[in-house]
Amino acid sequence: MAARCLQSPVLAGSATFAALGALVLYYAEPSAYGKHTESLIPMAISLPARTAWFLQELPSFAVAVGFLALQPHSLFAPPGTVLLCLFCAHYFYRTFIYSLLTRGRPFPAVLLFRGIVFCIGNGVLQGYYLTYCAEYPEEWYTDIRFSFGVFLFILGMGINIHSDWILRQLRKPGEVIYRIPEGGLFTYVSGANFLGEIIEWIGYAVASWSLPALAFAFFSLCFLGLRAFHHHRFYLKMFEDYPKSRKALIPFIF
Ligand code: NDX
Repeated sequence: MAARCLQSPVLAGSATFAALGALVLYYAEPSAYGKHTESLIPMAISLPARTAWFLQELPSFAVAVGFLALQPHSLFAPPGTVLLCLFCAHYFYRTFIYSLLTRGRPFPAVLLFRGIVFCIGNGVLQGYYLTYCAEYPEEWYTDIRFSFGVFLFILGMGINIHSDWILRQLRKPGEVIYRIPEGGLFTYVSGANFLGEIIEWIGYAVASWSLPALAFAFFSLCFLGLRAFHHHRFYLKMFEDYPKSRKALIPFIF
């Protein structure tokens, strides 16, 4: 497998995701969907949230499943295959469960297009690396990096799914108003769903010990960390009774 690995596209892809993360921090503008739509792109052409999230996330899932089909078929799956299954599990949730249940407001078409490109790129990068480039020693399954990373991934995914659920319960179907989220990690931070997702991708990066996974974890940290900060600022402005002890992303700290 490793003989077919082309290092330059992997390096270029990883560098692109890392650079996008840095760009997000450099501009520090809110991404103009959800709470931050109207202030930034009024009158934008948009699609229903369910359709938009489904179309946007599907490529990551489909591309990763395509690479999974290229993995060696043996009784004991190599670590690369298991890691790709974790990636597929996340995008199965995001594409077929989150997207179809969301009660979010319409999503701007121009950002949807960028989101699709992003998700294709990330699916190809992670899938290609794990299929053709990754070489794990036999004892990788007992390596602390693998076990701790998978633990973080599952913990983060649990926090993310639970927090997504809390946000969904804040609205009745058809409503588009905002309420103060309560419960779970929202007790401590405004961006509990983002904190879960960041922990998840850091866990994935530790478990796969690879540049592409590190680059995606870095992007997620920059993009979702900043989004948590913008959400926190939005809540403080909108709700006079917003809990004073609640932080943006990291409990008790930030
Ligand atoms: N999709 C990842 N940038 C993004 C789409 C947009 O999966 O060009 C990154 C992803 C893309 C972005 C993606 C990449 C960067 C792009 C950007 C568009 C522009 C940007 C391409 C691909 C770009 C440069 C120029 C730098 C290159 O009405 P509503 O929608 O607000 O309702 C919300 C509701 N809600 C509430 N309801 C009632 N009361 C309240 N107080 C509420 N607060 C929220 O909950 C939603 O229905 C729902 C969740 O909203 P929100 O805003 O908390 O989360 P959201 O940002 O929508 O993310 C949803 C989930 C979440 O679990 C998050 O962790 C995950 O998706 N996610 C999201 C974005 C990226 C990502 C994960 C990742 O990088 N890993």
